[in-house]
Amino acid sequence: MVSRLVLILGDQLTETIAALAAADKTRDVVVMAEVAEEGTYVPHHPKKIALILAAMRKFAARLRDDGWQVAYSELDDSENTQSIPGELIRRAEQYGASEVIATEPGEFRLIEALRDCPLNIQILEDTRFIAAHAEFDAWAKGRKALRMEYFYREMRRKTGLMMDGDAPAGGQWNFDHDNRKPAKEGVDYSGPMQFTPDTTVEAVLDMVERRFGTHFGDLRPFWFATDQGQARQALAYFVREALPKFGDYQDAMLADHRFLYHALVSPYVNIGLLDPLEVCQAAEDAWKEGDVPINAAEGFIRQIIGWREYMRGIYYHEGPDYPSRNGLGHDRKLPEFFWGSETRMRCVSKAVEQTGTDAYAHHIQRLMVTGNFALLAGLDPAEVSDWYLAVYADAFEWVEAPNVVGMSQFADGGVIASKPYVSSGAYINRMSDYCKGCHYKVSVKTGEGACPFNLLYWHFLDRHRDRLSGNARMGNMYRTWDRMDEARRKTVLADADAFLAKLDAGDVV
Ligand code: FAD
Ligand code: DLZ
Ligand code: SF4
Repeated sequence: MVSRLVLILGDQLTETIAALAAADKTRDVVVMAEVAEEGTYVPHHPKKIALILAAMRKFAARLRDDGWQVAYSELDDSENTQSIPGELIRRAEQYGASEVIATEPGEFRLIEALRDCPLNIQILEDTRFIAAHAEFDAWAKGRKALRMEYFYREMRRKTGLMMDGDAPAGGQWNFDHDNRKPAKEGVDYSGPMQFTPDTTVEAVLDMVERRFGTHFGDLRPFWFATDQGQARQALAYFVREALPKFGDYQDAMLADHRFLYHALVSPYVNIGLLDPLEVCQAAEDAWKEGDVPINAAEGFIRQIIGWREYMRGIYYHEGPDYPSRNGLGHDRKLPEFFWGSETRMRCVSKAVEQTGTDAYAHHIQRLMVTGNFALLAGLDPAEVSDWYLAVYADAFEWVEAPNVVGMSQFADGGVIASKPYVSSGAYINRMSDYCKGCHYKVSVKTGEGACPFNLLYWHFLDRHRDRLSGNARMGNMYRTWDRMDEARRKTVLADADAFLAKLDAGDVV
């Protein structure tokens, strides 16, 4: 019998993936390919490339041990065509196969590339998610607004996580009023579990250094988990050591505590090393044992079965034009300081520095520091989105684009967010220790030393008055702006324009 090819991509590294479940070990050939195209269509962070390639090599070894025939292309193989469709065509010729079983890629770009490939490719839905496409579409149908909170309740009911029969455990769906305390000293968690690279990982690190060493970000020290066993150890460590305080400091930012009480499991869940339900189950078990308070367990589970599932639902529901939407017509070029050159804004500088070191920044750094700046300054959302896709180890377009284009840049016309996530420097000052030691003064609103977030905040509201002033949730902000005397408003706008002119000229700001 002629064999079929079974495509496994670098973010599909689990034995339960749909393509493997539909394949026949005795005759089909698994195709896995390290290719330059996937590493360079945006300049991915070297740590992210290393994570994916190391995890791919280890997963291929596991499949072979389990009796699968695996055709694995290493990046340096001389025959490697350096693209996914190219490798499928090459392997099809090699094995005399014309049929391919694939699991739906997490990016429209690659879905299109598979559709255009001159082979008979069957694309199966990715079953690693709680809500299937049809289920999300049915939930979305006929609703005026697609709000996460209601979708989340459906996911709680479906999974039974933290449920008391039909009611939410503790009598509430959401315990966020107990969460989100400002940053304070005395954080007693030293961060996620770290792993010393073994020989497989070291070989990948050397290759990534050679091939992608010019990309933004530090390759070493490399400490990510690269197989399922290590990822499970990292999860257990987080649940024991950090989850109890996860909710309290979820939105806090401290320059010397880059990870606070965050899990750092998103890269592992997104590439298949951890299953989202097993992660939630671990949190629920710890709560049932009395080791974790309800606000922490519920808050954490909500991020995964609520936000993560919802973002994925939106991406496929909205379709291929979603990542390029630009609802506010922003077109400013991404400043060089996003790639590590100097900026005097300490909050931005710290968030970018940490991104370079770890290929990680937590949610509020992404949303209220870099994302907030990009939105206030009117940066082109497509450029912003490409930056996020490149620099974070957990970034794949299905989850990155809704978070960036939708939630952070308000460029999707308000599908995800009911109002833009914008703030002046006051929010950053309340939630972080960044403002101490900054070149700018957060308390200064105009003139010499004024915090750019203070200036740009009003500039943003003013230039989008037509679009946003009718939004009931923005009413207070516009009333405050309108109450300022006219001379002051003019000064704020002139100072903001001067700041933007310096930004455009490439001056250090
Ligand atoms: P924790 O804070 O410990 O949260 C636990 C888990 O919840 C995460 O591991 C993640 O799986 C899930 N989660 C939490 N929030 C979200 C969310 N908004 N969307 C999806 N999952 C969520 N997450 C990605 O996985 N990939 C991305 O490319 C990505 N880009 C983002 C861009 C912006 C502008 C913003 C504001 C958020 C983005 N997020 C993204 C969501 C969130 O920032 C990360 O999931 C989180 O920081 C991962 O770190 P953690 O594992 O320590 O998360
Ligand atoms: C991100 C990435 C990188 C850097 N390299 C590879 C690779 O060499 N081979 C591969 O199969 N997948 C890689 N990936 C992940 C893909 O880009 C990812 O599957 C798509 O973007 C869809 O989510
Ligand atoms: Fe950021 Fe303004 Fe604070 Fe400086 S003063 S760290 S620019 S918020």
